[in-house]
Amino acid sequence: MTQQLPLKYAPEVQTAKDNGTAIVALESTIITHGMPYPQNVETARQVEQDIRDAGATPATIAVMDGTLHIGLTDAELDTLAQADDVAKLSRADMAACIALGGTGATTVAATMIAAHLAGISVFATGGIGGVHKGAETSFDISADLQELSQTPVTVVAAGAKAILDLDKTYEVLETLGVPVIAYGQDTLPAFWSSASSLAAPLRMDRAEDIAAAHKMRALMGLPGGQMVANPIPSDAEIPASTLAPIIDKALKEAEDQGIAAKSVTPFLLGRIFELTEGASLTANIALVRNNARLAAKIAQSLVA
Ligand code: PSU
Repeated sequence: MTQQLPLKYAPEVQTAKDNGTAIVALESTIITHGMPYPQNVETARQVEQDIRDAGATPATIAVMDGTLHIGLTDAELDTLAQADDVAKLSRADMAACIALGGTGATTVAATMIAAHLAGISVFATGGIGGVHKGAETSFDISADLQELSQTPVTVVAAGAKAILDLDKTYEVLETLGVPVIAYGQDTLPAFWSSASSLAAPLRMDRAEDIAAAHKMRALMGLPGGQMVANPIPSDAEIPASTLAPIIDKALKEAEDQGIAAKSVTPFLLGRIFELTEGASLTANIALVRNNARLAAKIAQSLVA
């Protein structure tokens, strides 16, 4: 008997697929490891609604009890948001989790893989993973970067997270041949802040142009996706100068406590939340919603 991939579409995603209408994938690690409860589930629901309001269908992706879900019900979202033993899945461990009947949240890399399997070309998140500070000794580089170079999904993020070494992150993306497109400005955004000192390799001002570039890569047979760096709205940003000492403090604590590998990003996000008294979370929510709205426009252009 041939084995089938246990993949389940939520009803609204199945309908959108049948009708050929726009779908935007969403990840679940931001829910389980990126934000505290209950703001995590409230944000997940709000972001899904933002996508619907913008005329597309949201598909939040996660592995639950060995099934790859493309779209979650409200009850499933809630279960995931409250669970504290959920794996953080990337390319390396996603298949094992499904095969063994496990439950796991998908990172950017794993969500791209799942979206592609489901025929979804656009995905919105907060910030991609990248080259961690001190990577020259730790070798800690997120699998998200490699994934962008091999899986044809356009990822809308507010840049790489500012806890990372941004210069090295964008150097690696360039080496891997990943198009990095700043939306509507000449510099790359820095997650909680709208601008950085880094010039954007590409700039586009219209969702249609981002969709056209996505289609052109497919026509040329180029593997990999696109990274769209969408600046956080200016009324929601935290100045980089305010955050810099806080990020440094959190990084020092991570080092002192021997936090490593998959735990680094969740630890840093958690500490920055505490040290900014919640301001980092408010900004994070605003930027994800902004990314979801742009992703919905790109997805609509792709099916037009
Ligand atoms: N965006 C957010 N918060 C997050 C993430 C993205 O606003 O927590 C998650 C994504 O799932 C991304 C992961 O893939 O952080 C990066 O983890 P790492 O640095 O361990 O690769």
